Amino acid sequence: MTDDPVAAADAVVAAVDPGLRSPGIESRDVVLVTGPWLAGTTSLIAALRERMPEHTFVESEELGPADAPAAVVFVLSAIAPVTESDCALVDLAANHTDLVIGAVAKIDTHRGWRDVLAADQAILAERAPRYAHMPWVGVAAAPEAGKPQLDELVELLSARLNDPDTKRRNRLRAWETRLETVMARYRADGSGADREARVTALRKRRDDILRGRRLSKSERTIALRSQIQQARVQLSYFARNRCTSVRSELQEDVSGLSRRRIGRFEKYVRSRADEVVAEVDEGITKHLGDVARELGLTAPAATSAVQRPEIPAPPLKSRRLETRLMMVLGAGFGLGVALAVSRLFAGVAPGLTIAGLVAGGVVGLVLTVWVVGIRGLLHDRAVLDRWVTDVTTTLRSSTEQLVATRVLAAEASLTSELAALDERESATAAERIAEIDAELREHALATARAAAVAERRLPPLQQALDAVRAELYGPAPEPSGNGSMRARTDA
Ligand SMILES: Nc1nc2c(ncn2[C@@H]2O[C@H](COP(=O)(O)OP(=O)(O)O)[C@@H](O)[C@H]2O)c(=O)[nH]1
Ligand SMILES: [Mg+2]
Repeated sequence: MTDDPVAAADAVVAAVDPGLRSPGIESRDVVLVTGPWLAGTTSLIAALRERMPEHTFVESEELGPADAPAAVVFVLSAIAPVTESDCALVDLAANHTDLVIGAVAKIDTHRGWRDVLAADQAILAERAPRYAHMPWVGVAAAPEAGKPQLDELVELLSARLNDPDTKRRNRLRAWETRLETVMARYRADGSGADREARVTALRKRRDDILRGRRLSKSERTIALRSQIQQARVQLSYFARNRCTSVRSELQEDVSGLSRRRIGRFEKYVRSRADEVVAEVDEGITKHLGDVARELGLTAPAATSAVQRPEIPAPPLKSRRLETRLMMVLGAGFGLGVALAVSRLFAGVAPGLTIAGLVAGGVVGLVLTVWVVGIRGLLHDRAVLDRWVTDVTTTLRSSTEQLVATRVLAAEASLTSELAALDERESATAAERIAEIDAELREHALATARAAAVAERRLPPLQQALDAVRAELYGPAPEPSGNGSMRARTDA
C-alpha cells in the first residue's frame, strides 16, 4: 500500500487486470456546484467563494466531459421535490466523483424545506445505491432578509475535502463509471446492436430490388403484348376505314363522270390507291413508334418501299357486241321515230310528204345517236363503279396485309429488344444484390468477431468492477452495501 490515495485506488483495478492503468479522466481540484435552472446555483457559488476562498467553485459549463471535480454540490430548490430530469442531471455531474452533497436552497422562504429535503433524499436513495449514503443540507445563499445560512454545508465540505479517503473513493467511482462504459460498449458490439439498423436497411433494400425486378419485368411484358394487340386492331380498323371512304369518294366521282373524263379516271384511281397505301403505311410507322417510345425501346424501322396492290385495268373496251346490238336497237328506234314523224307531216299537210320524210329521217337519226351515246356512257359508268369496288376490295386486303406484316415484325423486334433490356437489368440487379450480400456478410463477421472479443474481455472487466464496488460499497459483512452491490452486478 502506498500513501497516494489515487494510486491505491488504481491498484485495486490493476490487481485484477494489469492492463487497466487509468480510468481516462482528469482529476481537477475544484468543487462543481450544479442544479436545475433557477435552483439557486449562481447565488450559492458566490456565497461559497466568499466563505471558502481556499477552494475553487465552478459551474458545469466550466468543466470538460473528462474532467472529474473533487466534489459535487447538487443544488435543488426547496419549493418542490426533485424530478426525473433533475436526477439525470446529478447522474451526469457525479459520473467521475464519489463525493456528492445535496443542498436544498432558499430555506429562508420555504418553511417546509425539511419535508422537501426528506423527499429528495428518499427519491435519490431509491434511484441508485450510491446515493443512499449521500449527505443532505439546507442552505440559504441569498436570503431576502438576514445572513446567509451556509455553516452546515461549509463544515461538511471542508471535512470531506480534507479527508484523504475522499480522493480514493472519487478515483474508485471514476473507475466504476469507466468499467461500466467499456463493458456496455463490448456488449453492444458483441450483440451487433449498432449494426442492427444498417443490417435491417440492407435487407430491406435487397428485398426491394428483387421485388422491383420481378414487377418491372412482368409489367413490361404485359404492356408490350397488350400494346401490340391494340396496334393490330386499331391499325386494321384504320386501313379498312380509309378503303371504305375512298370507295365512296370514287363511286361518287363515277356517278358524275363525263365521257371526256372517263379516259383519265383509271390513272386517277391508281394514284388515289397509292396515296391510301402510303397513308396506311405512315399510320403504322407512327403508331408503332409511339408504342416503342412508351416502352422505352427503339422504334421499329419503316418499310423502305411499300408494295402497291396489283390493279387490273377497267374492262371498258370489250363491248363490241353490245355496241352493235345497241346500234341495231337504236337504229330501229330511230327508224320508228322517223316513220312516226313523216306520218304526222303527211296527215297534217299532205303536200309536204317529202319534207316530212326528210324531217322524220333527221329526227330519227339524232335520237338514235343520242340514245346510243347515253346508253354507252351509262354502261361505262356501271363498269367503272364495279371496277372501283373491286379495286377498293383489293386495296383493303393489301393494306390489311401490310398492317399484319408490319405489326408482326414490330412485335418480334420489340420482344427481343425487351428481352435484352431485361437481361441487362437483371445483371445490374444481381450485381447490387451481390454487393449487399457482401456487406451483410461483413457485418455478420464483424459482429461475430466483436462477440468473441467481448467474451474474452468481459470476465476480467467484470472482476475489476466487482473489486471496485467491493471497495466502494464495503465488503460482504456490511449487509446494505453488499445487497446493493449484488443488485447492480446482476442488472
Ligand atoms: N429567498 C431566497 N432567494 C434566493 C436564494 N438563493 C437564490 N435566490 C433567488 O433565486 C433566483 C435564482 O437564483 P440563481 O442563483 O440565479 O439560480 P440559478 O439559476 O440556479 O443560478 C434568484 O432570483 C435569486 O435571487 C435564497 O437563499 N433565498
Ligand atoms: Mg445561474
